[in-house]
Amino acid sequence: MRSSDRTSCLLTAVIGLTTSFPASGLLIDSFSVGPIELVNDGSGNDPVVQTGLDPVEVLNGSRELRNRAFNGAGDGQVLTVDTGRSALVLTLPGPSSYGYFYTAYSPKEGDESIDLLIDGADRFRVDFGESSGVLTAISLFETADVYGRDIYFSQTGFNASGVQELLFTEWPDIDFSQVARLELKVGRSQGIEIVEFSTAGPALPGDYDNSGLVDQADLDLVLQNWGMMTDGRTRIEGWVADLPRGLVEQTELDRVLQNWGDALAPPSKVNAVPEPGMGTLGISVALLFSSRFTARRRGGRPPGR
Ligand SMILES: [Ca+2]
Repeated sequence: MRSSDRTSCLLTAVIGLTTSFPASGLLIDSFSVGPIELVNDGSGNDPVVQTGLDPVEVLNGSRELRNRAFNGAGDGQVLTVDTGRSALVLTLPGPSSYGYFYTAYSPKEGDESIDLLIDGADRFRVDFGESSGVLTAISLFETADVYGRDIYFSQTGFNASGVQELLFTEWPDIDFSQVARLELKVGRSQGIEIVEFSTAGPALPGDYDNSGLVDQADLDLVLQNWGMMTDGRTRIEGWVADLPRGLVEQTELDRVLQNWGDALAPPSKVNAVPEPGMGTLGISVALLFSSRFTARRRGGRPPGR
């Protein structure tokens, strides 16, 4: 093979690599740093701001928390960032009370806004673990002193569990490159656990369980739900992302088989990772390329996930 052919082959490979590793978004909070426990004494707690946290785990190293309750009740309601479990947890004293809280994120000191389009993100992603029975919204502020616009995961009867997503297109008037404040709000909750809050890029075609990898689990979902009708929003058991419209049939099977082994890169931690030099980048691409081929051959998960 001539050297120019080799170069062109490599370029094609690199382009192919780029398109099959879609953007993976930005980690907003892993709830793994800044342990805190806010006990509501019934008067409605003031917001508490934590600063100087590890910016790898919390957007811009700072979060604000407020533990509230309906009608001034809430005595004994506890909001905890449990770093041992890497979770934000609300517990209530009894079945008759309903808890409300938010956690908020602000621009870096000296900046006026947050760029949420970083790393090609087009949606929010919240991992609710095994929680259920809450009203959960994300609120975006165009300026810090004007009340935010809430979008709910669902208006009523939302049973939040597992990974749930809200597309940025739900807020058609917001400029996602300039957000002044961002809140994750929970209302009418009788106890909840939130494991991770991030942005994310478009789902991988065929990654129906939203695991970040197209593999046997996705094939199983297609086969187990073969012939079922969906309206594009209905949640068939276990299907989280990219649920197709219509019948589950050959088209869905093809998307799994044609994209078999494709994987998302892990969530970006852009605050802490310096831009690699060209030399480092070349080596990384070569390593990724070889590990991708290994993973494809074995039908397994590429290293680093
Ligand atoms: Ca999958």
